[in-house]
Amino acid sequence: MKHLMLATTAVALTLSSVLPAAAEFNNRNIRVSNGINEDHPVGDGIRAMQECLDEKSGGKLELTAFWGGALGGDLQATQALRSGVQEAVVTSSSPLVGMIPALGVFDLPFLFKDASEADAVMDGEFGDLINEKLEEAGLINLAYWENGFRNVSNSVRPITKWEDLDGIKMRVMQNNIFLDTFKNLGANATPMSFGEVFSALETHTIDAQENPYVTIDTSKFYEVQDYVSETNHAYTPFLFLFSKPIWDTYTEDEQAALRECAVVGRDVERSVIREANQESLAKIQEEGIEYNTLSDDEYARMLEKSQIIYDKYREQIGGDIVDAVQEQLTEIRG
Ligand code: TK8
Repeated sequence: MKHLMLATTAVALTLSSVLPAAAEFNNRNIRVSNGINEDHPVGDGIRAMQECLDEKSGGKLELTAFWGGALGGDLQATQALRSGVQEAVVTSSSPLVGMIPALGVFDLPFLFKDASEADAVMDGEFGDLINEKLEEAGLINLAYWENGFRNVSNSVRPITKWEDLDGIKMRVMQNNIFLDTFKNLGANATPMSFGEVFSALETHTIDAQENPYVTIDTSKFYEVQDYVSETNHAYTPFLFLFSKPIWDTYTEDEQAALRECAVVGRDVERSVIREANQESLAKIQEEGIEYNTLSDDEYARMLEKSQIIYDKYREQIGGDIVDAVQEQLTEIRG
């Protein structure tokens, strides 16, 4: 009997040192709020993320996505995360600059030349640095998803040079850097939350807005706009934010699965949106939008005219942050 007990204990000890502890997953309903609509590539990303979570958690971690601002605007949803009453939001960085000034770095006009530069910066050390600032504000950024390069649409005239923006009533996202960038280019800029844009365009409270083609398509802005001009003036990322107060109550396994699956979703979303970009441009033209690009000279003029924004906002964003992104870009550009 004694021998048997010893043998059993020995087997148990061996087993416990060999087998990993059972993964710890609880049933979690994760509400994810979105300003954009479900047919935006973020929808594909969320479905891919859910498949990954199903596999890792045996169906216990469940995302419930809300679309078209159904849970409130980006700012409101983000506040709900910080106070621990909502789990997650996919939001542009720009409306959050008032809470986390460092995010203003992504609003600096003409900062990135192409998506591969943006990916390298976000997915590298610089992205981590910004993630630390977010965490200090009560927000866990699971990954940088793509919103895309932003272009101007309006109902007045094609923008072929910055002077064409003169007097145009333009909606910008809620931060001073965007506001000043467009005021400096002559527009009559006004900050507004995303959810108000369609009806403000429809009623001509504003003439113009700026967003990637995929958003102009999926949020149906083409119905209330006549021109789209390829300005590529900013690449503002989507952040997949999680509430830190709620995060802190999750097990390590749950946290790890969420981080890994947000990256799986990111990769799907980025590849879908990069294909959809040209399709959306073609579609909005078919719907009657007149499209133009900027000449290289004009692009250079706009960039030059916008340098003042870099000087004016360096302090607010943080000199170390602006230097860090510029150093990384110099490195990438070789
Ligand atoms: C969606 C927004 C939007 C953004 C904007 O919630 O506000 O213009 O580009 O896509 O985050």
